Amino acid sequence: MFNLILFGPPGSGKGTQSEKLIAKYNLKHLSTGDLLRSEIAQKTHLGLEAKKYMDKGNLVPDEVVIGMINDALDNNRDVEGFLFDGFPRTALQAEELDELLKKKNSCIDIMLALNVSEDELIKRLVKRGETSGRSDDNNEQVIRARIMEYHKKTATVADHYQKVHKVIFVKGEGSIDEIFNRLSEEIDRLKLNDNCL
Ligand code: B4P
Repeated sequence: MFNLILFGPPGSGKGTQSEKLIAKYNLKHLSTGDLLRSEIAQKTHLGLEAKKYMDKGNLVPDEVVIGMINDALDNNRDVEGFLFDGFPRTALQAEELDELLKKKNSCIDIMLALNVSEDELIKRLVKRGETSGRSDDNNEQVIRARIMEYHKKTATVADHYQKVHKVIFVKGEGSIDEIFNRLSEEIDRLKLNDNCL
């Protein structure tokens, strides 16, 4: 199994690059943002609760997203690996993910962290807000709240994996293909080793 976390602030290109990486490396894409938006679209109880947090630019409570990831891992037993996009987003989520993977004799092989300036993040999200229909994209104040939430609660997740030397920072500015090639180079270097030993 090869498990990858694609990490970075809101708007850093995680969703965009994930689509290309899962196709190239045959990984199962697990995006907590997409899972939550699907719950909202189906108007489930979980979705309606999550929406209250997402509309303000806040993180959804840990137990909700950890439960969703647990179910997704159980429902995808025969895959070659997972690409985690937007998860883990807090230190607790990272610890829980490590435990869930350990029970399956697996681990996170690598975290690829996209570096993008704050001006560029805001520019991209405001632009997406013009067409996405996402309620958390069409208000600059909410976008700024999401970036603040990232600095307050999420940036520390990189420290968790840095302690075990599993983080590689990648420049997340430039064309989509340039960034994809940078990410692919790092994965190709790594896939040769068993990183869970
Ligand atoms: P997400 O769905 O993860 O949304 P996001 O952080 O805004 O990142 P996203 O993946 O959408 O943006 P991307 O960088 O791909 O989360 C939404 C909300 O759900 C969170 O705020 C939170 O409330 C909740 N949530 C999700 N996971 C959670 C968790 N684990 N715990 C608690 N709460 C959770 O792309 C942005 C834009 O940039 C795109 O329009 C793209 O076209 C553009 N772009 C990409 N690459 C570009 C490039 N190279 N140049 C120019 N533009 C580019």
